[in-house]
Amino acid sequence: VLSGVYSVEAMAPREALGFPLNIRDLDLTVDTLDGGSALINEDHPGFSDAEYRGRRDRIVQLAKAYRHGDRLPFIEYTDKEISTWQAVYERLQDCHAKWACTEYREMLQQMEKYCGYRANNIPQLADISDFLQQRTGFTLRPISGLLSARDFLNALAFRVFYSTQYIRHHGNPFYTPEPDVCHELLGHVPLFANPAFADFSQEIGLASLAASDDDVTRLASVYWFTVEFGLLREGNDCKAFGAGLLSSFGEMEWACDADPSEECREMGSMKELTKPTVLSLDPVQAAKQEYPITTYQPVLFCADSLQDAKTKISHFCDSLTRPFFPQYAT
Ligand code: HBI
Ligand code: FE
Repeated sequence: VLSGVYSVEAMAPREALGFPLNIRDLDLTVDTLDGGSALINEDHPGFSDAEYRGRRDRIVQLAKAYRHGDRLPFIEYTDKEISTWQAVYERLQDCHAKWACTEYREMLQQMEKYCGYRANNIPQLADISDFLQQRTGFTLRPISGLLSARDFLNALAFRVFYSTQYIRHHGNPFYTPEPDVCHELLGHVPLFANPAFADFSQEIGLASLAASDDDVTRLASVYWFTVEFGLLREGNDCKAFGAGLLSSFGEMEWACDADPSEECREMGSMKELTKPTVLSLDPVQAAKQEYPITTYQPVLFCADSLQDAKTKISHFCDSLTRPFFPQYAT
């Protein structure tokens, strides 16, 4: 429950407030940006595969039916789905050894030990959510597709991370136009077990509650340059901690290797084959930095540590014109 401005008596239903006040209010977030089409259009690798689309619809229905407090849906993945996961998992292993930050690599080992992470097994959200809850209080909630930035960030205020449960099309294991279980579980989830990372994710979420549209855009941009594409200094190197890097071997190599391979350059569809500009993390600048969503990032931000990111993001959130400064109590 959030406290700060509203007394218990004054608690209005979410429809009146326009934002969730309680973790249970997340049940009222139902509209995804894609209107349920799951962004499957002619360009999508699964567009003309009826079996794939039927399977995905069934998983999406489970997410739509989910209510706070329910058991997270258990998905029995097919052999085909598991081999897609396996291709991604094995390909990423070498990349993580070279370019992932230490916190991620250590946590992935723990997830292998406690959460069923393996090349030939797609972990279940329920096992991961229990693990995260013990470590940092974060939990997972299934989602059918892309949400608005506001709805997506609002949930972080309650230490809830929305996770899709379907997997990309098997025709192209190394490409997905939208989040899928590989991106969520291999990119995002491990670092939510890190206390500093969990804290600044929640700070972004708390700042997004009742924020102006401009501030939501700024917060989404800070989120993009940290949680999605953030780099972390380790000695003279910048290692990956953002999920968009950790779940994509092409972009991870592009961002972190001094001399990216030919394959990496080709996959990135970058016209100019110059390396990205890496700036020291500054949320004020990250908030207004433009970014492409379909090509490799031309500009990236590197934090000195996850604690450094937390401190800077906290200052940034305090600097916004906020209607109130909520506290979160479980
Ligand atoms: N919706 N389901 C889902 N998953 C995301 O990762 C996601 C989203 N909506 C917006 C979003 N991410 C970000 O681009 C930021 O705008 C927050
Ligand atoms: Fe993501």
